[in-house]
Amino acid sequence: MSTEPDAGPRPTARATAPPAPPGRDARAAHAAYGAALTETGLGAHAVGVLRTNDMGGWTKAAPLLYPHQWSWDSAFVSIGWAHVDVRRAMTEQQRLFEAQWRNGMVPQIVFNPLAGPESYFPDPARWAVEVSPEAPVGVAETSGICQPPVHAIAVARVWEVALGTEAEPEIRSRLRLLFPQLLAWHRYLAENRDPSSSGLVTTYHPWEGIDNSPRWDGVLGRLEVGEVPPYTRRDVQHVADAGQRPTNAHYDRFLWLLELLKRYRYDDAVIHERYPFLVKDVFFTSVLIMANRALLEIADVVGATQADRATIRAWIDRARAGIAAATDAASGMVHDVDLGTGAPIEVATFAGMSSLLDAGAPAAQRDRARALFDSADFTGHPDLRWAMLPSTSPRAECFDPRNYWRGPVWPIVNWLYWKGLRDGGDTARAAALREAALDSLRHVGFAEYFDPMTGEALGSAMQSWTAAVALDWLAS
Ligand code: 9WN
Repeated sequence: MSTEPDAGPRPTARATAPPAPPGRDARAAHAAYGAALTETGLGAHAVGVLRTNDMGGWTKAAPLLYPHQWSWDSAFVSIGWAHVDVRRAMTEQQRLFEAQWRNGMVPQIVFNPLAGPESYFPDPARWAVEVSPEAPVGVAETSGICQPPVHAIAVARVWEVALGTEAEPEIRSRLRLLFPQLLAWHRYLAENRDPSSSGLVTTYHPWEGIDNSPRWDGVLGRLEVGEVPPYTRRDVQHVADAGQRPTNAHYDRFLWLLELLKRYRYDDAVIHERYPFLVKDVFFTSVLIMANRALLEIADVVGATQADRATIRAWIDRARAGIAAATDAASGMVHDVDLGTGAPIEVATFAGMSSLLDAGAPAAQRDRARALFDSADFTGHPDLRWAMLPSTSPRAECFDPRNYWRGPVWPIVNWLYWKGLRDGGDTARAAALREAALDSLRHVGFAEYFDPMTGEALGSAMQSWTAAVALDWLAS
């Protein structure tokens, strides 16, 4: 695919690579990785996971469950690669951005041309993004939605690692190439995904990051599901227990939304007018604030114009105002807004503390978010195995400790909060979170997510982004 500078030396050492990827017997595989971890050490094992999933210039999100390049996974993966090979880390992002849409959108999935249509569902044929004039032509096939913009955050981290090394000049020139693409991506989010300039990004689909979060239950519950062409779920063939994945009812809704997006030719204006799943997403928006702060750092490195910097600063200010407006005065929690009803979505998930992702948010707002973060609703819950942020509050009625985004801990989410705390000067809290996270990873391994109470590994084993954040925590 790429004609950009190469990924650097191909990995040769396999000594630290974990056993073959798990199939159905994921529980045994998780246990095997746990044992391997103890023997080889966390860092060596994490590198082994990245190398196992490395496709030469891009990285599979997981060996079997996710055999393609996922957008925000790949950003975290670059952060991991940065500690192994900074050139390879940049290549990961440059490859992803080759599939950027003409309107600036970075697609959720860039499909692996070598994986057959049966490797993952929905496949390119189901997305049929060629109905959109904005879809890229002549490069890899993609899906038609996007995911949280972790990319500039990742690239800024790659730069930080490259600084003062012999790779610095090369990384700087590659950043010059990537900067306009990052800017176009953020512009897409600030404009196409926020036509009313509310400061908050509109999400179109649960697959835009936090798939079956209870945050979406109300909107999904109201959907009238029309005719969905028959399909076979592939995901449940790769996890030990389907109870760790979204339900079939959720899948029907996800697929119906896909049909509508396709019908509207993935046109943001039409979608904002007619489509039934429109949510102002406070987590997505707060990641964008963090990413715009990182983009300002990159702007310095590449000598961007004052006009570009002013645009980025204006996006940050607008998003900050949007988050402030979405903060509940009584609880201090930040709530998504369901555009279908205009009502806030008052579910207690990690998204409620999104102000912590913005190191420059007003102090009073961060103080309230910090109090929630520490409370028994979240990291202070007495039954947690580690003081880490679960995806949904253990005290919420909808909490399910083993089901995907409805309770389990996701290490990458904790990485984002760790960074937000650290950048905001909350060093003690950040250090405690890092310690807890590293300890959890030593016990759990590089699972996709885990049970917050028992620490049982769940979902896919050998999940690339989990290994990547382990490497960054070890290096930090
Ligand atoms: C759909 C790859 C992705 C993550 C998402 C996570 C999960 C996919 C799925 O896996 O979603 O995108 O099939 O469940 O929810 O955040 O990017 O790791």
